[in-house]
Amino acid sequence: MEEEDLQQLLLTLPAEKNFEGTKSLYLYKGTWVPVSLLRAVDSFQRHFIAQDTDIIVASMPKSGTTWLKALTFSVAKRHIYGPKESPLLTASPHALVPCFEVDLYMKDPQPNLDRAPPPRIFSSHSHFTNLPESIRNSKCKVVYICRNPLDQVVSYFQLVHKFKLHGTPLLSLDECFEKICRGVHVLGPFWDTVLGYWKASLERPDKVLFLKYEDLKEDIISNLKKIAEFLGIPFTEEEEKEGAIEEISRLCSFDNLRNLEVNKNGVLPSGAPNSSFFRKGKVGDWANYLSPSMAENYLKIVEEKLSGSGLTFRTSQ
Ligand code: PAP
Repeated sequence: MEEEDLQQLLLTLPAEKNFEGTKSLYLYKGTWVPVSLLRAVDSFQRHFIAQDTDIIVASMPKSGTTWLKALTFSVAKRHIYGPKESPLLTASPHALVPCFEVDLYMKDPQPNLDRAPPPRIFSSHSHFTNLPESIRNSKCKVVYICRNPLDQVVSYFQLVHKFKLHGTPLLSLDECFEKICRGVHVLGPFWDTVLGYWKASLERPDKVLFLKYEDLKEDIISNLKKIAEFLGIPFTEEEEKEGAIEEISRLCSFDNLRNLEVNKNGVLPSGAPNSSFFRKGKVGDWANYLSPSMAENYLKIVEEKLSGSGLTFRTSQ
């Protein structure tokens, strides 16, 4: 999309302030997209051609993407790299599993992705219905992770505060909440993205695996088995006996990844410090920031939006 076309498009889209207080969120195809990503989102949707062997890690930001990237990479590439020689020891999960919108199509509207050896593993923050047709219609696999809406929003709010630009007038938590309750936040509405993947996972369980951050926290071993089976590469009895699943869970654990040199001091090409993807890694941390009435109001709205779907969230450990 040329700059002129982008400016024309922006004139036609509803716009709102983001948490940073700048008017830069645009409602594009049912998703609140930051203006900085709009062109990349459009190019990705138009041009990406999936291969049947591709694996797509999908999520809303701050829902456990980093963790799921590390887990998926480790499971899918375990026949190439053992845990002791894993590229995760020296590279961020985000460098190994690049994001379509933030990394690949931001730099180039038609990046050459053919050189990567199969299975290619990418990530996306797009809603299911906005994924390119070739992802939805090919045999490639989509692994989705969601997180309870309270921890998701607090994680995002904390990130914005930690990395605020000098002099930017950030919105207050109350102001952010007024927006969130209307579904206005980066790549929201929350309920639309989770419901899209939830329904797809029910209709096509061989295509979309729906995971919850809280479940991974509770039982990482059975979720690793689930991921491996879904990808068509279940752990063998021998692997289980040798402790391969436990090794991957240890390698990808919050404490292990966070303490690696690369994740303490490295920086991604996008400029994001690798350390910004590791904060507390807990279920229920929202209670340290949100008042009970704020949490109750937002949960009530989310529950209404999800009613009848069978999808529920655990908000405490
Ligand atoms: P992204 O959308 O920017 O990629 P994402 O990885 O989805 O971020 O979410 C970051 C959250 O996952 C952080 O949560 P917190 O703010 O509540 O602490 C981060 O700490 C948490 N996280 C990152 N890696 C792991 C991990 N290996 N295990 C558990 N939680 C993790």
